[in-house]
Amino acid sequence: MSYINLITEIEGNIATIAINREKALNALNKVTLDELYSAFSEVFNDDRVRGIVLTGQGEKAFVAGADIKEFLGRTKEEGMDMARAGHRLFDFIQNAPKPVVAAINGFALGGGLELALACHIRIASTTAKMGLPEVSLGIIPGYGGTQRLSQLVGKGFAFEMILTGNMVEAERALQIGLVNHVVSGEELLTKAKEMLDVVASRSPKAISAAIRAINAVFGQKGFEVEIQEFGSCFGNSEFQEGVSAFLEKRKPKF
Ligand code: DAK
Repeated sequence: MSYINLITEIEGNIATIAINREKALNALNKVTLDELYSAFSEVFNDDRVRGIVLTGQGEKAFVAGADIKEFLGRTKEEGMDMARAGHRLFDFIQNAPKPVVAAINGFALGGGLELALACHIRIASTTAKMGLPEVSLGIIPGYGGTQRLSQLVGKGFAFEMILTGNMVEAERALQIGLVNHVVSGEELLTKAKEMLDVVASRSPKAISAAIRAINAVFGQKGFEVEIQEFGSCFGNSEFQEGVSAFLEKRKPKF
């Protein structure tokens, strides 16, 4: 299948999915989210594929977040609907029958970092910057970030990253366990594929079983709380101010 906003490729038994909206720093608009769901379905059902690399096209961004330009005018109900649709994709990746490695080649912000968090393993390039800046826009991470970041780095670092909205550089991300490895930009895809080559040599049924078992460590209730809280941020005046400030390229006044 061919896509508007994705480039996909299968080499040996590894598939690569690259988000291809370079001018918008690969921001996730609705079309891209839908296409990602289709592309992941395709590779999960393809018997040739034993592992997937997810990355962003270009050198600047993995994904700079959800597409802020699609935000304005949304109501609480629409916010909750969007949240459920996003959760469907992110849960699909997390619960995949095959390993998914995020190759973080630049900015991974907001929904972009949440996408990387839904993957099983993260490898970053030395220039990557990661953060959940949603509170600057008057919202909270709404694609599972409050849950998955806390699970990965612990509550202390999750509180710091989410409440300040500040970005962390690749080396810091490595120290706190946000990413598994940091390599140069040139080595990034090779490193991701080498890791998946090792996994691909193991029993596919055992790999799927391991993914299911590891995911079972974490409960589901927090995701529902996140959806409710995200919905309640949508449509209020602080959210309008946060989004308008971004679009007008100024600092928000809360
Ligand atoms: N959305 C749309 N366009 C974006 C974008 C984004 N997230 N990020 C960047 N762009 C666009 C810029 O508007 C600019 O477009 P033009 O002005 O050229 O038309 C182009 O990409 C290049 O960006 P900059 O000119 O800003 O590039 P700089 O190098 O100066 O800065 C930057 C790079 C990454 C620091 C900056 O672009 C930036 O701060 N971007 C926004 C980052 C951000 O706040 N991301 C988080 C968004 S909030 C939901 C669940 C979750 C979410 C949403 C809904 N539901 C449950 C419903 C997720 C929310 C988020 O992700």
